[in-house]
Amino acid sequence: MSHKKDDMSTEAVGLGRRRFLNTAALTGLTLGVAACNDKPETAPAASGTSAAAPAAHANSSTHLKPGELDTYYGIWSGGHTGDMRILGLPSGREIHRIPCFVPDALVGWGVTNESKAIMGTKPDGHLRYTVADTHHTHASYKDGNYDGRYAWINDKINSRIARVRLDYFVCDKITELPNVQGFHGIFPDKADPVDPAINYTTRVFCGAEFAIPLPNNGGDIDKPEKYRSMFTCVDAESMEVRWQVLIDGNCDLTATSYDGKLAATNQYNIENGVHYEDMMSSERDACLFFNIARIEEAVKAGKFTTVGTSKVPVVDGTRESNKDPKTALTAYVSVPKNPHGVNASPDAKYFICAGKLSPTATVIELSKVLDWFDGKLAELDKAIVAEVEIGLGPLHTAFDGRGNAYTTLFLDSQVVKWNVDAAIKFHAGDKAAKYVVDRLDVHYQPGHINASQSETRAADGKYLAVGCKFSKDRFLPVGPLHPENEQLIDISGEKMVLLADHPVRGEPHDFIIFKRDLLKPKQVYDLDEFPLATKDPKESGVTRNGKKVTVRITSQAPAFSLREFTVKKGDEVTLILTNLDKIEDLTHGFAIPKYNVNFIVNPLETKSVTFMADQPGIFWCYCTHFCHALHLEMRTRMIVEA
Ligand code: CUK
Ligand code: CUA
Ligand code: CA
Repeated sequence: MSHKKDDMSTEAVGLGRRRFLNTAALTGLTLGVAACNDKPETAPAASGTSAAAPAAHANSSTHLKPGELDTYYGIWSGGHTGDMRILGLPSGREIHRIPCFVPDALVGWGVTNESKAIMGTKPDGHLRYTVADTHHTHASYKDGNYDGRYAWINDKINSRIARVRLDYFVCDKITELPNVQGFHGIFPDKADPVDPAINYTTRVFCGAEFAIPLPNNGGDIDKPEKYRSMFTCVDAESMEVRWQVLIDGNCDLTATSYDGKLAATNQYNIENGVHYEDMMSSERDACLFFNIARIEEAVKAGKFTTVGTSKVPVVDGTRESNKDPKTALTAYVSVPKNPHGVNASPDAKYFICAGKLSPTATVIELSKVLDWFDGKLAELDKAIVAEVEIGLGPLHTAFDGRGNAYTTLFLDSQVVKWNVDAAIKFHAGDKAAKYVVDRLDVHYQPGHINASQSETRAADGKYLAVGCKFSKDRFLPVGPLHPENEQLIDISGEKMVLLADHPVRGEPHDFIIFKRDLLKPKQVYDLDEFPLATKDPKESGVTRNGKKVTVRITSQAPAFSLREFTVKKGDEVTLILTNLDKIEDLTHGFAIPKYNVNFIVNPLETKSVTFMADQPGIFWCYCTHFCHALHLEMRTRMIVEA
């Protein structure tokens, strides 16, 4: 089909129901409000789709008997709670939350000195930020599959990237990206573009959404034509920012090739518009490719600038400056229209962009993009090997490893399963090639989608999870705020089978699902990881240095090593607690009433807190985690002398 015809025309889609929805969608968009509110009644009744009711065998596959373990880990973004959630699949049970960007009272995230150092503080010692909006999470790779080292998650509000160690399931570093706003898509690389021995993640790419004046310090406010966004490379180990690329457009998702040579981001605002009608004024935007090796050569050769007070090298990746393939750092492949999502197929051949405002998916062949950079492909648009209609409001795509893609259709409230090779044949002129394999109604308005092992070479085509933005009538009503609905789908057969609904607090956005044997978490810490550890209870006690007081305590069920400790009003107290219990699942807590202190220590873990002893009196510091029959008796007395 021609590239010009793929707008939201009603002829573009066949089903009557979808023609009806299409009109509603257009109306909604024009008015700038969500179209989705009008439509749920029609969704379950649609014909020609897979049955929405669970199949007979379905229940047994998600219901685990008591004591049975899940076979897959799911790593879910926590949305506004600023954490990372660990689920077991197929049961959908939430097993753990890892606080990253927002304080958490259970573990004392944002309370302990160690977590505050990771989160970042203002000169007065208070946290710099206490809100977040996480969208995307991805894990480190080796040989094209997850290697269980790290996962990363973004905070869109404050442009922060957090790293989670997957041995202990804790956040260990947070980096705030300079020169950007609305950091959104995130993806680790899978190999080095130059050194084949590095077949694992060493970079994490971060796409930023909003264009801002550079530097954003009060200048150029009235010159939106000068606003620009950036694409950022963060070092996977040090978490320092390596380089940035100045770009046109606003980034949504990020994807990386398996050979490490290319990264890409879908650009929905290639118009560089400030208002939404400007942002959707053009029929096509771009999937923007980055030639990683060339960018790093340019940085090495000193061909970069810096912005404001930031020292990060910035290379020029704007469209105007990168027209010559011989020297281009970037390639803007034209795709329709305000594209959403870019996803790498597990056969390593293609990136797929969903059209969002166009009912199409665009398949871009990576070898052809590389050919363009090498001067072997005259027209960059020829890297597009398919652009096919799949339904209304296509957003994100997952894969089953058998050549099929699964794309969410936000406006249609469906998942469409389509065959990539057949789509390529159809696009090449074989109009008999049937690329749509199946459609399944989901509930409702799905955004993210991911399949087990989807974005790895080991895509196994078992389970598909869909993040539905609206749940409407699927759960017991709880007032105006509805949960979202994460639906689990069996994709092992030709037809998709809906297995389960799970309510989630808004708004997780993205997630990954992988086999449980890829992770080998440790369940007990190693005291050597903690420089402040008190290894012997006999080292417990109070030491004073002027007004600075250090209190060392250890915990061993059912007692703290100090029965009481005394400080003076006006002291700055640093309390260091080491849990000397070394058996699995023996966690203690430490709460100080009226001092806003609450945290836990896991087996062989050390944490510290610092506070001003500003209220005289007796304060019962108690264990908050039920650890022993004498848990309630597990206390120490803080005496603050007037
Ligand atoms: S964006 Cu949320 S549905 Cu942040 Cu990945 Cu598409
Ligand atoms: Cu220690 Cu409860
Ligand atoms: Ca646009």
